[in-house]
Amino acid sequence: MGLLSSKNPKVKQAQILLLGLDSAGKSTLLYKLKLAEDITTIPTIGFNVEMIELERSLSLTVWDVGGQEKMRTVWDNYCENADGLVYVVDSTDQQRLEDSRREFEHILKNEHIKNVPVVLLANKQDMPGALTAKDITRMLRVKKLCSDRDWYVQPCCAITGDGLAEGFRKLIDFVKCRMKSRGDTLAFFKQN
Ligand SMILES: Nc1nc2c(ncn2[C@@H]2O[C@H](COP(=O)(O)OP(=O)(O)O)[C@@H](O)[C@H]2O)c(=O)[nH]1
Ligand SMILES: [Mg+2]
Repeated sequence: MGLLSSKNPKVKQAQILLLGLDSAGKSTLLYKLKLAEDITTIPTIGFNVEMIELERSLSLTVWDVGGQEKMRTVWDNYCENADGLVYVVDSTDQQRLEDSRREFEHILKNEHIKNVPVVLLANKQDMPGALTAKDITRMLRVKKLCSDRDWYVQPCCAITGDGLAEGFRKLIDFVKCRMKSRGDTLAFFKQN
């Protein structure tokens, strides 16, 4: 990680993992978010990476690691430096919701992202029959799986962009809070 860096050294960097099954809407939402800004795109075979500055003090480097079956084993490798996780669910794909839940559970078990805050995006809310954020929270057992960290479930539509900024703002709040508390802990150990 760390391919991109902000021009302003005062801007803090956060590494964000963007995960979810294939076709959940990860690339669409990343593209939608970046339309508002001038961001470099580095598409490669395995992943996309985008730098997003929704606010001045914290710049997000978002890693969109492919969700295809063969890529899922690679997810673990991206966890090492992650400050936050955005997990995208296709709210209309009830058939694969259990698959998605299983992958979500698996990724949360990764040692490197222990306590890393999570924003779950209940995407495709524009579609008839889409499960609500409340349904997704219950069906993915988010309360239980995320009991050791900050979490939030945001309904959204990656095509119109509705809900995306809210979801990412929430994540930024969580990430800042975690960075601050870790900084405080470090300062405490330095002093004592
Ligand atoms: N109706 C609707 N379609 C969406 C939405 N987000 C993504 N899609 C569609 O879902 C398909 C998969 O999206 P993509 O971003 O490639 O998914 P990825 O595999 O997670 O990167 C594409 O055809 C998108 O146009 C959404 O919010 N609403
Ligand atoms: Mg994609």
